Amino acid sequence: MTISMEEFSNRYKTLLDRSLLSAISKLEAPDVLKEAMIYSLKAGGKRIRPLLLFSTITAFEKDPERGLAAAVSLEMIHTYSLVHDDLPSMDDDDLRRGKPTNHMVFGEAIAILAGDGLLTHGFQLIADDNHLSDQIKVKIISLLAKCAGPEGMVSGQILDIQGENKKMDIVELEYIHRHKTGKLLSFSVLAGAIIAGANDKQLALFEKFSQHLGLAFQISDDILDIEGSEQVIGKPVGSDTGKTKSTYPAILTIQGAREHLSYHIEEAKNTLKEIDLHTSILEKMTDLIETRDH
Ligand code: GRG
Repeated sequence: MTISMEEFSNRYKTLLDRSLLSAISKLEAPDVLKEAMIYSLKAGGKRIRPLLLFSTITAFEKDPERGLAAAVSLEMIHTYSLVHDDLPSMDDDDLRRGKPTNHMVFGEAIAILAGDGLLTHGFQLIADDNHLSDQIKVKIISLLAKCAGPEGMVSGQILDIQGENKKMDIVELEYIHRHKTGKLLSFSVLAGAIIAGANDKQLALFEKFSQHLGLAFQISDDILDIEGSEQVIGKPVGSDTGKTKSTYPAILTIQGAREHLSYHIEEAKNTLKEIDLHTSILEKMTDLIETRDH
């Protein structure tokens, strides 16, 4: 029996949301910290990373629930990155997903600590999971630290901040996005593959797939930013800082960015064909990244 993409995503989003809330409510920690963590976890994220993780396990015809702890951890770490990204010392944003950002509601100190809590607890959840072998847990924890830490997302964030108001070429921009957005998206796919027992050849192909998907995701984000705000030069940083960031449309034009997006979507789908597993849900997710409107 095949399951539709909609059914799949509803089923696993519900499971994930329940598990996220239960993980936080079990913590022995001050109420305000738990409230701040829950506020951003419940603020309406698309859950694309956990869904990629679950879909990759499905490609091996294994039970996606084996990846639940890793998926919860991943969403916590993604959420921490957004809470910190919005801080006055970073992008200084008042709103995210149409709601006041964490520091606007709880103040800067609590927002920093809520982010720290989400990051740290994310790792503990995988370590404490008793559905996975110790060997797999160590592999995933190490990969997650590499993808989220100084060799991954943190590097991308630093270069992104240093690049504000500077003219960049496509190579520099791509390097930033391969790290800032791409590494955690790659982790989503690779963690699913590792949990499902992928061999080295399959892992290499899933990595290639995820890299194309990550760039496609970022390009579509840049295109949506322009279509939503009519601004064409770069991406404005913060509510009223006067700073801008380089974007794909700013460097390639909107038409060039769309072509670049289609190229990465095609390459991602060709790689899925090469993987030759049950990848229909991953294929649909790839198509959704090209056509998404939020
Ligand atoms: C603070 C170390 C540190 C890193 C922050 C990912 C990131 C790094 C900042 C986010 C900046 C941003 C808006 C990037 C564009 C693409 C992107 C990652 C968007 C947010 O991810 P979605 O669309 O978010 O999956 P939702 O809201 O659906 O959870």
